[in-house]
Amino acid sequence: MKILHTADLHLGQIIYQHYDRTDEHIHFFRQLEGWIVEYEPDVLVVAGDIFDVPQPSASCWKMFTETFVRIRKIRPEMAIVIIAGNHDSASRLQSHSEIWALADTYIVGTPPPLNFKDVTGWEERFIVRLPKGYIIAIPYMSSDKTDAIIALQEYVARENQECLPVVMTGHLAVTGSDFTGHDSEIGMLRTVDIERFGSGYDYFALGHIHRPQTIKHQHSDLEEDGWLLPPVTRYSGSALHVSCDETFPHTVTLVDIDRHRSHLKIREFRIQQLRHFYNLPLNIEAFSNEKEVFKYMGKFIEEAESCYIRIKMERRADLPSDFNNKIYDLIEKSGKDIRYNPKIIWIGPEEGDREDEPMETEIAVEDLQQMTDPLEFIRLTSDRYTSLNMDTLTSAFKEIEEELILMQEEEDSKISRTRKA
Ligand SMILES: [Mn+2]
Repeated sequence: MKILHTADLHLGQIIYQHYDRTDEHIHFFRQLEGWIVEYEPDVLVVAGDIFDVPQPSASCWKMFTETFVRIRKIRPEMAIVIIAGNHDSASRLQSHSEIWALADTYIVGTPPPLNFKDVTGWEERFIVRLPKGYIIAIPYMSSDKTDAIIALQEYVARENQECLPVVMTGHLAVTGSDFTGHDSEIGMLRTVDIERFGSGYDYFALGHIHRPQTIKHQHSDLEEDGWLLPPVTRYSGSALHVSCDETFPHTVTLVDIDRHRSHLKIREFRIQQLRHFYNLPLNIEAFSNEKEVFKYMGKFIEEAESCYIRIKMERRADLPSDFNNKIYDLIEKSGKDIRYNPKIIWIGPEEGDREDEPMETEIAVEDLQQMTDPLEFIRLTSDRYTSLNMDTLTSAFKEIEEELILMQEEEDSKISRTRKA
């Protein structure tokens, strides 16, 4: 069975407060469709975070529908499995699942019930049977339900007399993953040890961490002539760079599994980005003053194609308060498609960084403007509140957030009911 594995599409993302990324997503899907035509996978797995926000716009939904209908048409023999990530609204995605199932596209939004042991037949919602193998599809879960996942594997094992490949897909953070690019969220990411997911699967197609990587298992992963021994767990990586810290290459993974508990082979396809990301200056480590920036920028903009840019400054440099506006003006005047991230990278030792002096965290205005997570602010200033327990606080916030999303969804359904009435 051949599985094409991608994740973290984040359709509808608006980056750096300004910029729509639709054309970048179209560029990604064109490449994905090319790999589908060339390598003829049996199933396409999308491991969560389909949308960037729980309530995507109508045009965003339109893009989702048009894209996956087109993919169906170019390879009707291929099934599609899609799970909800933490950015998606589980119930919204789930509400579309029945109609999509008619097109051999299986969307799993809502997670297994807490009391799954008392619910007969609950497994059926999370198992996709394909002619060549099984997919166990587990959407993002805010609490630990590894026992439900093990139960699903056992369910499949009882049925799988033919020893067909067993693939799992999930949206979560595995302990020991490389979180580069998620640095600001690290306190937020609850990680689970990979050994807790059992070993009844051959390949675990993961989403959530944006850097492509294969996770080390304790007892397996032994390589023989490019073939791996299952179980193998892997993040395909996100479709686009979702934050400016994701300077690594992004990929899509093709997995070829012979049969259950046999060998498997992995290939990575590098995604070409429509807009490259540059941290400027390219020739030296950082700019030392404003004049230098504008001299460099004038030339860079003149020669540049469509791209994203961010500026590196020496920490001791003094910048005027309207610095970012001047950069925006410069770009606008050029008429070029250059997208500016106003969060400056400060290089060099922190001033007053001496041990005998307690350091006050300073937060730049542009950092504050970009902050969407109250916890990030608390974390940055936590040295001022020594009695705070970040773990307790994080889980409390998480609970509130989930409660708010639920309330919002209930509110929305009320509104739509009223409209109908
Ligand atoms: Mn995610």
